[in-house]
Parts: sequence; C-alpha cells; structure tokens
Amino acid sequence: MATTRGSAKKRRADGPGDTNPDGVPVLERRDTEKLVGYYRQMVIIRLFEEASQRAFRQGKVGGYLHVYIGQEAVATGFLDAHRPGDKVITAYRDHAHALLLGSTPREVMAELFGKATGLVKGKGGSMHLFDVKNDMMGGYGIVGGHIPLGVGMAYALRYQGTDNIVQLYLGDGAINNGAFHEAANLAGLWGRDGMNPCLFIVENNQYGMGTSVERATAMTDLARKFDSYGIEHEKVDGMDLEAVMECAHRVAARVRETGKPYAVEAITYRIAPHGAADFLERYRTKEEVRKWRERDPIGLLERKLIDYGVEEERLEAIRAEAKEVVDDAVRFADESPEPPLEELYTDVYAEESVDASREASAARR
Ligand SMILES: Cc1ncc(C[n+]2csc(CCOP(=O)(O)OP(=O)(O)O)c2C)c(N)n1
Ligand SMILES: [Mg+2]
Repeated sequence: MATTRGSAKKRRADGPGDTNPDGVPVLERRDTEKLVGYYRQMVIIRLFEEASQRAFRQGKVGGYLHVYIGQEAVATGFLDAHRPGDKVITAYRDHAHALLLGSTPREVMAELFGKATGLVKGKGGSMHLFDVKNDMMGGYGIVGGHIPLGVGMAYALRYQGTDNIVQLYLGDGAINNGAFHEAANLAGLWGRDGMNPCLFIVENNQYGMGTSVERATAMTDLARKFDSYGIEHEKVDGMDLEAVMECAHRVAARVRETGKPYAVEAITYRIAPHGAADFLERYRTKEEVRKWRERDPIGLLERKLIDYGVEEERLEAIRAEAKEVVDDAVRFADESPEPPLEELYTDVYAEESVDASREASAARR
C-alpha cells in the first residue's frame, strides 16, 4: 500500500505564536483532528515496538533493543512543540523519537535489522538512531552519556544566534549518573546568561532496569533535583497526551524566549520489560503493571476521542492501517540487503574534515 508507507507524518509546532494575542496557549482550543493524527502515530509506534521486540526474539536484530511501550504520550506530546532546527537527543529507548520526527518506519525497522537500507546504513542499530535532516541527534547507549552533549548543543544554538532549543530526554535512572549533575550545573550556569535553551524531559517510567526510583535515590522528587542547579521545573502526567502537549508548548515557548533551561518530569510507566531479552520481572508485581495499564496512554486517548465525538469505526480503520504500515516496514527490513563489506570503512570519520586536513598538510609540505 504505497500511501501507507510513509513515516508517521512530520509534525511541527503551530509556528510563531504558541500563545494567542491574549497570551492564552493555543492548545486551550482543542483540535480533535490533530489528536486523531496523534492517535494514529501512537498506534504506529505501539505496533512498531511490538513488531521490533518480536523480531529481536526471532534473532533478526543484533545488539540490544528497548521498546517505548507505555511511554508514547511523552515524546508525542513534547515533539508537538518541535520546530525545524530544534535538536532532539535521547538515550537508547529511541525508536519513537525518530519516527515522530519524520524517519520512516521502513528505514527505522531496517536499521534495527542491521540492513543497508537502514537509517544509518545498518551501522547504528536500535540504540543509535540518528537523522540529522530531521533534527534527531541520536540515541545513545551509555546511560547519561548524551546529557552533556545535549547541553552543549543548546549552548551552540544560542552561540550561533538562533532561537532554536534542545529537547533532551533522559530516564529516571540517568539522573543519578555523574554526567547528569555536571551537565545540569553548566546548563544552569550558562542559562543564567540566556545561553542554554535546553528543555530537560525526565521520562520517569519508575524503573532503571530492575531498580525502582525508591531503591535508587533517597530524594525521589526528580524534578526538584534541578533546584540544585538553578533550573526551574514542573511535573506532568506523562500518560495524558493533551496534558503533555499543553505543558510542552508552554515550556518550549519559555525556553525559546529566555534561553534558560527548564525541566519537566513526565510521570509515566514502562509497560514492556526493560529490554527485549528480559522475560523475568521479579522486581515488580503483575498487579502493579495491571494498575498502570488502566492508564495506558493510547487507551486514555481513545476514550477521550470517543468522548469528543470521534466514531469507533474511524479509530478501528486507523488501527488497521497502522498495522499495514508496520507489516510493510518489517517486510522491507526482511527483504533488504546486508551492508556490503566495504561499508566497514566508510563514515568512520567525517569526509570533509579528512579532506580539509589532507589539504592543510599538503599545503604545509
Ligand atoms: C554508564 C552506564 N551504566 C550502566 C548501564 C546499564 N544500563 C542500561 S539501561 C540502564 C537503566 C537506565 O534507566 P533509565 O535512565 O531510567 O532509563 P529507562 O531504561 O527506564 O528508559 C542501565 C543501568 C549503561 N548502559 N551505561
Ligand atoms: Mg527509567
């Protein structure tokens, strides 16, 4: 089905004027059609994640793989406030972020399968998705490792005189890492002078692998950790897409305007196991998972859409079409070729700098 092959379609903020002339956020006017579009995207992400986890368990995916099931409303809502040129950086649970920014399900699935047609030619895999043209500055596998990079990007965006911002996603576990504290300190410091438009989005999914937030830190109010660095913050219900969208537009506009960092702790839940190879979940009860499932972000949105007058048949049709998009992506990844051996030696260093340094050393000779 040619028409369904495309990515979860590109999404952008409403453009100049995230607030109306009275200063009221645009999102106070409900746009049911937009929400239906996001329902489609969230269903694509859910089915994509289920398919990728299955493929991993069938041995089709190398490296490791972590799915975003349960957390869909967080990236969907925050990226609604994305504007071209803003940068997005996250950890290894990164498929949804890439899809939402415009990478196609085909190229992302092929990347997981390590194929030549993958987003980064099959060289990155699940944890290292990168799509510069769509502002996706990476998935990173080292917990906390991307946080200093994101803060540095935010500085660079201001240094270059743009009004772009960085959306920096991190987990509850990453916040206990030293790299977070060093980077947050600099973000606060540079932000004091309007030089750090970094929006920290803490995806508190309650666990870092098998360790709950309560077992990982004595101060479990993660948003408040940002107080130490002079960074203002709030919390949002990360299961409720509309709440996330409202928060995202309001705080992104503020970061864009002031050049100061801001932090949001999105309260969410990892419904799936930590990684695709994890089956035993001794660290939590079935009852706990069941309770959170009652607030599954897709189910919540579905109920709201029905309340807003959208017909169940329309949602049914969207689910069927989403399944075709994902089936097509899996077929494409399956049938794509492996990267040729010569690819081992390409993209190791940036070509331009290699040429420039060759020219410079030739000139010196
Ligand atoms: C520096 C480092 N230490 C440990 C690990 C092993 N590890 C992988 S994921 C993870 C948990 C991170 O939890 P969180 O930041 O909450 O992210 P989530 O998996 O919940 O999305 C750990 C400890 C790692 N990848 N890097
Ligand atoms: Mg976590």
